[in-house]
Amino acid sequence: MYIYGHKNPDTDAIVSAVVASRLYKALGYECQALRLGELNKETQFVQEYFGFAIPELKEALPDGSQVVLVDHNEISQSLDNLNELEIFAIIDHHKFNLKTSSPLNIRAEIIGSTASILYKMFVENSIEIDKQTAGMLIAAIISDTLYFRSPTSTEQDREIVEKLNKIAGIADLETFSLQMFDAKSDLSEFTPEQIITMDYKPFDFNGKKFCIGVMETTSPDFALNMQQQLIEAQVKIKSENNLDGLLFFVVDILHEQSTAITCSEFETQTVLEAFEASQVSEQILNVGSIVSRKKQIVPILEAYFS
Ligand SMILES: [Mn+2]
Repeated sequence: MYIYGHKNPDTDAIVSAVVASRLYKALGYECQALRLGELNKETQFVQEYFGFAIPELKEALPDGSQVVLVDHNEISQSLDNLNELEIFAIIDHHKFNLKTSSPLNIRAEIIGSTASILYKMFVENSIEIDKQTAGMLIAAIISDTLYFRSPTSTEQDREIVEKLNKIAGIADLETFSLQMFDAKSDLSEFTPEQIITMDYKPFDFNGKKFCIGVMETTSPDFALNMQQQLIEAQVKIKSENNLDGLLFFVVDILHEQSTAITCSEFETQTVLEAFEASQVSEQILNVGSIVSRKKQIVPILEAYFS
């Protein structure tokens, strides 16, 4: 079995693939964690901090291979031949948009991270969680919930982190979370196009082909200072991929507010109307206290375009 998180992997996608492979191995399965893209800076920090082996990059599997999907369920975020693969299980906390040709195991919950679900699966199966695994799960929960700032965060996520830290023994979780977010915010070595597509997912809004990039950062000024390059990169990506719309949000983690940098009049109007945003300048829009693509940005756009 090959275990995959989504394309443009974040910390939850990478950690959940690794930890799910530990879970399934403990349950007697032969399996391997793989990945569909490069580690972001935050995940690199987490990987070095805990010293786990990075899953191998393998962007294609032969038809008929058996896979487990963690932290995603849509083909657009997965292997290109997903419809020709045998999905053994999906463990996820996103909305579902899925049609399969055979039965499968699905574990989905309304919870802050896939890592939180994996914690429960270890407990339910009476499998011991080692110190490294506990730390990795904590990092993934902190990442997805923005250390409990995101509206996707639940009371369960807090309780799980508390229980896991009895094993992991991270002295100061607040400081650890800031180290993670600062690592993620260091984008100095990336091109504007890489910054737009680093945390980037495709969506269909009433037949309109959209992509939404999100930059969660403790230094929003970094993006605002290069707004012209970020706009040009968006225009290029939008046209190369024949998108109807491309949106890019800079999420200020510490102040819990977001700014959209829009690439054309269409996106500007969309953000102004859908989010009742206020215009800072022609292509810089303040969308207020929105931080979650999953729970805020996407549902708002779905409602708007419907
Ligand atoms: Mn996740």
